[in-house]
Amino acid sequence: MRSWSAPEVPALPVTGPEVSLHDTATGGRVTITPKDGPARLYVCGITPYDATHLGHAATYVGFDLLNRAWRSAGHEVRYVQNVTDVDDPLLERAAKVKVDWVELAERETELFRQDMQALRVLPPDHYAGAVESIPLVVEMIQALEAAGAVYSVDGDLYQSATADPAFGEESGYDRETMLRLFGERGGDPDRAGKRDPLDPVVWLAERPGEPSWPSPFGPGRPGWHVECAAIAREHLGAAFEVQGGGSDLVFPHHEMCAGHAQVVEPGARFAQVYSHAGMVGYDGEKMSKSRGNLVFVSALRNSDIDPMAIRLALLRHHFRADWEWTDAELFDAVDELGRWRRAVALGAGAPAAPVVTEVLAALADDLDAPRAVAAVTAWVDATLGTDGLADTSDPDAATAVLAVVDAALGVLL
Ligand code: 5CA
Ligand code: ZN
Repeated sequence: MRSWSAPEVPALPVTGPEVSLHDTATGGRVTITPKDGPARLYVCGITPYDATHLGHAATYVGFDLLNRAWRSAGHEVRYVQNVTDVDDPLLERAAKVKVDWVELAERETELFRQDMQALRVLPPDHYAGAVESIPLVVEMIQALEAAGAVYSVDGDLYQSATADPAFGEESGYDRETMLRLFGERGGDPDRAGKRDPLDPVVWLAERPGEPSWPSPFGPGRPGWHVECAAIAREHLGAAFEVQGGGSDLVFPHHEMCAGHAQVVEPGARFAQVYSHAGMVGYDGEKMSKSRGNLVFVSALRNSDIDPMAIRLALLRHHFRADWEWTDAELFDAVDELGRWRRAVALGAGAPAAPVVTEVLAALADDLDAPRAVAAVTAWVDATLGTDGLADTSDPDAATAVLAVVDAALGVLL
């Protein structure tokens, strides 16, 4: 489906370092050095039944930093994102508010595009909806069948989770934790007839009143995990650099995606690194559509908040940290953005080269945006003379700082 328009990314005079990321699967640090081709990134997209909240925005801005850091390091990037435009929560919400599910998905996806564009998130090269990807899903299920990993429960198709010898390695969770999270996050551990409670559904046979598509397995619709596995495989290949998403996707979603892909392609590790953004909370709980404790990006934009201030507020937290949104965070970011703009408006300023180096180094270091922001703030303090005399010794400072803040942090001053 249609993506959104790309903001300009200014060229920088220096090349950034190679990016290293924390890998959920190993718990260690991995320096990613793509060779002979683009750096490949898959980030799990929205289920479009409600507007983009600040938790979603934090996750997509987080992985936008990776896209930008790779580009700064001289890599071409291939970025893929999905839209889960048919799934239980979308159908349930559409029924509840008495809106056609297609209309609801299209409306919320369009709003998401506008929010991402306003936040200057670089668009994916392939923006793939679940519905338009059904042929890919069917192909993947056939490959899973050919591997002997699929069985039916009353017409619904399941994959044996343990058909992948590496099952469990992505999350590293014990079975008890897996069973609990599977039940909490869309799985059906208690369904009678399953060979293993943890087996994920890959094809749901048609239910009365629900949409369905023809397939060799009868009319139905895709399971959730096989959707991302099939889309990633189509556009990025059997093995790629990074799969990203919020930490609520560590299990079962990313474990099952890896499982599907690794059964189809034995021996290949689906993603080299599994990277997970922290959960943003509000009013003491994880911000979530089902809890309803949401702050929408579009609502802030409609109340004339500069999207760059929203972006800066998000960047002041490490993407992997869990944190709590407060209005004060936003007002602080509005003030800080104003100071940054006053400093670059001067033209000359404190020496810019060390700031450029530090911003790129911070982002290459597991996307440490707070450290990058601190470097810019220190330059702004020195330039404005917050702590004494203003330093305007570098006549071209503003141009260099504007460029790195735009290219690496995505903030347009
Ligand atoms: N469509 C699936 C992924 S294939 C999905 O999880 N959709 S979602 O709309 O629920 O979430 C979209 C993205 O935002 C996911 O990466 C999810 O992990 C992330 N996310 C959801 N809630 C939060 C939150 N409170 N804080 C940070 N990220 C969040
Ligand atoms: Zn996904």
